[in-house]
Amino acid sequence: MLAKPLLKSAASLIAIIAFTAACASAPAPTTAVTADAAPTAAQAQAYVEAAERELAAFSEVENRTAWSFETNINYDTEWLLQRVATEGTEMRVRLASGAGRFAGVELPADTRRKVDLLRLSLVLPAPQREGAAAELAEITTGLSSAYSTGRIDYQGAQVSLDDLETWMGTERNPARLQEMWTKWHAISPPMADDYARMVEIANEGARDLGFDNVGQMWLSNYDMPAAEMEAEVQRLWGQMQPFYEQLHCYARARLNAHYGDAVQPETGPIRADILGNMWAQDWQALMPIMRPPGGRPTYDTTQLLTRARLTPVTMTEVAERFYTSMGMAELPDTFWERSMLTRPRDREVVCHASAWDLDNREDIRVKQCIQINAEHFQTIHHELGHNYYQRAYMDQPFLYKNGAHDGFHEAIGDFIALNITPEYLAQIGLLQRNRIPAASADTSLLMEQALSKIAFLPFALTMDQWRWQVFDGRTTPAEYNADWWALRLHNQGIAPPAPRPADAFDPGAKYHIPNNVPYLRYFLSYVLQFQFYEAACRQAGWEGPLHRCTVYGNREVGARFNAMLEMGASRPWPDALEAFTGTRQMDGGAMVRYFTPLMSYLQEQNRGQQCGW
Ligand code: X8Z
Ligand code: ZN
Repeated sequence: MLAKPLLKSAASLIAIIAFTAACASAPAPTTAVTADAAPTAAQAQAYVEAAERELAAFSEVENRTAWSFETNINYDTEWLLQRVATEGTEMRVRLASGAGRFAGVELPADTRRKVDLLRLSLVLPAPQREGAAAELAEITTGLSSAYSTGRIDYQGAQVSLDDLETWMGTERNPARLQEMWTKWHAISPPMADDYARMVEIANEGARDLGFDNVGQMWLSNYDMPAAEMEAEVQRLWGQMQPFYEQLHCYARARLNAHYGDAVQPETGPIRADILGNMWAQDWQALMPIMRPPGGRPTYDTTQLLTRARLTPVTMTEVAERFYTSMGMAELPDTFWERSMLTRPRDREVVCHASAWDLDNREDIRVKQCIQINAEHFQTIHHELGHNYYQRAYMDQPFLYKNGAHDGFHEAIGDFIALNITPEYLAQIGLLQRNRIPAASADTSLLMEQALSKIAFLPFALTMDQWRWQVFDGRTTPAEYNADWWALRLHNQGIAPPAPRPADAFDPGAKYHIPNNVPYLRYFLSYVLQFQFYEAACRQAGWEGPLHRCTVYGNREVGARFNAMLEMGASRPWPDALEAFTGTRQMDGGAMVRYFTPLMSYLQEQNRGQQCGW
């Protein structure tokens, strides 16, 4: 989640945190501008420099406070976080509001960019009136704690989300799936009122900064007007939607065959709790049910990892080796000393994985409750992608220590993970060479990827479409849950296992909602990672089917990739994209080409079916 606009480091919460006054350095940069005279470019330049100093000085306090909280949730760390979050929000609001004064001033491109970045540096702004930032911080830290300390009573034990997530991947008893799903979704109703109040405060803050609402502010972070960006997202979804419909149709038929009409009817939406994932956002765990009939079995990554007796640490080392094989430096010793790679048993933590850069230089870390399975193998590659990006842009000025946009930050590690092919697994000794699946298994290999990558897109879209509606007032608190399911149905074609209770607040049962991490970044990342991958394989001269390509060990590709990462946020994102891929547009074409052989297969399988819902 790392890649918050301008919050170069930590996790979600930090998004709303800011920096404390503890930063001894620069006085408030507002002193650089007088109230009456039209500001000059020189003043803008001075303002930006002072702001960068102030932000840089305080960010370490912010990051270490958030790290302390997320790796040890208790009364005191929550208190400290609230304090720092309040001060940080106040600081950023002050800096953003001061930056607004340069709106009409002609500025050199670099100063203009930094002024604009300053205006967008908050995920949740607060109004400047006394007490608003503190109230916001109290709500957001409370929501975060509530989510991360949530437990359900299941089979006679108190169970946390990380265990539930794993079990939902393998459990096939529909009653038990429904129980796990329903109980987890009962943790969020107490969040609903606070969430509604938070929306009110943050919207007021956004309006003070000249935005219509928070959603519009989020959409303004992509080097183009918000409305254009929203249209861009629709265009990208339009490219992939036909693929999703075919996958949905196939998955529904297979689930119907497996469970029977009483659990999964042949037509209409798919039941949300039987897709192998708490939020139905990734269906890869259903591979045993989805394997093409008569198709060759491939291999089970979880089994390979377990058989090799990997531990959380050695699994992280395997991921690190991918990056170093491409010429990137080893992780620093402090990464290994200070990261949290397993769930501690003696305290509450935020288990949702994240990557951190605590001092904006070398103190990079991962926080993940690693379990030895395929999903966590993917996730540790994902998290290290954040860390390698942070390290690559370390020498940029403070405001540029960020991704080209937040989707870039999310795409780095996923791009690397696309290179985990059978050939690669054999190369590193996890898969025996004679077990490398033949070309006849390509449909299965692609199916597995599609269940992860294509199934995800309409979920990601739903997450932020819901929030855009909430922030712009189309969805009122009374409509929170109904509108959530309307979008889930419309985009994903899924439905809850049973009618939802009147007080349900189902969006709150997904990490990024109570933690206020914008989710469009993941949608964009899933498109971008295929563009990176196709470009990398082209650079490597790969001629076989795209999904069999791995650039493991390729230092030239690594150097070109790192050159894009080093740019950080210093240029508009199309420049960064062009530097590595040669194109300036986000485009679903690479993803379409990757999956084309599977699409023909799905269309054939779905022939005669009434697809859609
Ligand atoms: O939140 C994450 C990462 C941290 S940035 C683990 N992801 C999204 C999610 O879990 O919902 C990665 C995939 C989508
Ligand atoms: Zn991430």
